[in-house]
Order: sequence, then structure tokens, then C-alpha cells
Amino acid sequence: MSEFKNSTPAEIFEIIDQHHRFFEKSIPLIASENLTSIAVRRCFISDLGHRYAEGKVGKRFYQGCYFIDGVEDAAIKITKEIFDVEHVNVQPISGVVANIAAFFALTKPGDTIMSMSVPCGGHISHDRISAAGIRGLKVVYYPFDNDVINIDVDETRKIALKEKPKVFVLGSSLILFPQPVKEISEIASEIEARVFYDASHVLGLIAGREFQAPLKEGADVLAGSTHKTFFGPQRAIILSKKELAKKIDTAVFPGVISNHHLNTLAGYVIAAMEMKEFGKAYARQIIRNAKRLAEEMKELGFNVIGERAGFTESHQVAVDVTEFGGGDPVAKKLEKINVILNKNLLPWDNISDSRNPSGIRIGVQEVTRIGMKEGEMERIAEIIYDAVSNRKGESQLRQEVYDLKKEFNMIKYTFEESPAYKFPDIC
Ligand code: DSN
Repeated sequence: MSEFKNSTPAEIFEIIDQHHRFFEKSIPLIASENLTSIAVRRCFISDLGHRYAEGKVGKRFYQGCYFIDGVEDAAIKITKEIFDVEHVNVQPISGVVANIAAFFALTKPGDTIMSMSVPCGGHISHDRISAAGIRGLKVVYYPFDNDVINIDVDETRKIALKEKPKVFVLGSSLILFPQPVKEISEIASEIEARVFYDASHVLGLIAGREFQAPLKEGADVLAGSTHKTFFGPQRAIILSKKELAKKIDTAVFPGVISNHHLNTLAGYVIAAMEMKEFGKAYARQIIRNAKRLAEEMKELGFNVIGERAGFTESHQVAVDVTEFGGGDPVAKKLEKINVILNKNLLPWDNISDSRNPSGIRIGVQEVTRIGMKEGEMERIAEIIYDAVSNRKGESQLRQEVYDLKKEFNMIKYTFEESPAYKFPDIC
């Protein structure tokens, strides 16, 4: 940890600078992170970040919102266009907040929902430990097919007919493949339930039309954070059919939001413009990179999961590293050579294994945004292998990481390329 000694602003800026230098020479592979462009970052320091705009466009509870209304109207319009959807709410300030709002809109306390367990990839907010618990929901888990790393639809149907969930929650934090939205939606319509897809991880792939299209396949509501594969600021959106508009909007405000962070809302609009222009090429390259990384790791001898289904169709690769001591020591070892990723529960783990689960999860969306392609994925696989198998020492590998990364510190898939990990020259 970097220690704070003198309590001066300069010291904080120095710590931030050290963080920037650290990331500049690191390979960032956390599947839930990404980089924003300079145009998006310019919005962060605008006066919008000091204002309130409770309510809807044109119907605010605060004065002074003429121009803010323009920003939010633009956010709504471009989101509808990118996702080809009837209704959007752009106000949630995070993915969990969006999920809580969706649960408030679609359920009442005491209802049952069906969701993915955390080891099978479910997000904590789909479980009783978090958002589902806040709403007082009973949670029943999907049966999971470990061979294809996906939901077992036939078994799900049997459980659903017995438990009668009000909502089927789809979308995961460990998500290698599209999920059976159409089949689950058919089950939902038999028991008059709703389907809610948490697209936080795959929102940028959906926007680029390179993953499944949950709302077209039958989901009623889709929420997603806008900073993972979707390379915007840390906030979220909710998309739905028109018939649910009022319920969703009321659940967001006054339900779970007062101020909705107008500076990052403006940044979101810019990121959405970038996604509209460059999203297809970006999403396609992400998937190519993830597949290449998975194949190369497999060739090197890693136990890459999901082989039967082709390893991955998303930005993620998951590897069972039990033979190397488990996810915790492996992630820490890689951190020492500046390869940054996280340990991860795998479907055969228990939740109680979370301190040292079997797996690591690798996300390639950030390295794709800085221009890496299949060749760089092969180098990353080799570096990871050389580290965990002790084939090379730490200082040599840190140098190899540095040499690989130094050519890739500019943000791509944007209108104005800019350095990824520096204080931008914004004013
Ligand atoms: N915890 C994040 C992830 O890494 O998937 C999602 O909130």
C-alpha cells in the first residue's frame, strides 16, 4: 500500500501519478474494467458534476437544468438507437443500483426469483447477500451444466414449475457464452414471470451486435453497467419494453436515485457515440482476442474451462489453476510481474472457497481498447505460463511485460486517440 504521510493535496496527486505509472507498465486483465477516452474524461471535470437534476427531462424538481436536459435527452436518444429499444432509463449510477431498481420494479417482498449462484457466475447483487436480499426476495438457483458452462434448461423448467419464480435473472459476472434467453422466456411466459437480463459484463458486445440480443430473444428488462465492455463512465442504464416504463422509472427515481451524477452522464453520451461509430470493430476484436488467448493457454497446458463449447464467445477466459495452488496465489504471483487479473470461483467451487477459489478470470476488453490483437494474446498467454510454472524469474517477466506494454498505451476506437494512463490535458 502507498502510505499517505504529509496530508497535502500534492501527495494525493503523487499517489495517483504512481498509480498511472504502475498501470502504464502493466497488462490490465480485470474483466469488469475499461478505459474512457479523453473526450469522456473532459466531461468529468465540468460544472455538471456540481448540479442536481431530480426528475425527468423537462420536468425537474430543481431550477437551472436547461442544458442538463439537453444532455439527458441526448443520452436517452442515442441509447434507444444503439440498442433498438422502446424505453431507456439512463439515471442509475451503478450496476448494483440498476439491479436494485429492476427488482423494485418487477417484484414485491417475499417473491421468489431464479438466479445464477455466485460460483456459477452470478453477480452478488442477484443473491440474498445483496440486492435480492434488500428487496426481501427468496432466491432459487439455476441448475448448471458444467460441461458447457451454461444453464441446464430442462432442469430449470422442472424447478421453475414447482417454485414459480416471479423473475428469472440472467446475465452473469463470469459469462463465457450467450445464455438461453429464448428458452427461459418461454418458461417464464408459462408461469407469467418476467425475464431480467443483467448485461453489465457484455453491454459493449451487445452494443456492437457481436453477442446475443436479450431483449429481442424475449427478456423484458435489461440493465447494465456502462464501464466494462461498454467503455464509458462508471454508471448504468436500464432498457425495457414500453409497458414497463413507468414502473422502472419510478423504481429509479425516487426509488433508488436522488442525484444521478450529471458529469458522468455527459461522459456516457460521448462513450455511446464512440460505441455507435466503432463498437462493431471493437466488439469483434475483443471476441477474437479472447478466443486466441484461450486457445494459446490451452496449448500451453492450462485447464481452460468451456472447451466443449469453444472456450469463449465473450471478453472473458476462465482457467482452473488448481494445479498451481488455486486462484489466490496465482493472481498474486501475476500481480508481482504487473499482470493484473482476479481470482474467481468456478462452477464446481463452494461459495466458502472464495478466498482461494479454483480459478482465475481474464478479461481482454481493456487490452483490446489499447489496440492489442491476436499476436499480443499469444505473448500474454506465454508470460502467464512462464510465471505460474516458474520457468522464468520475476524481474525477467516484469521486463517482458514492460516491453510488450510500452507500445500499447493509447486509447483506440475513439474520435481522438489519447494516452490511457496519464492526467489528460483537458482544459
Ligand atoms: N465485481 C464486478 C466484477 O468484477 O464482475 C462486477 O460488479
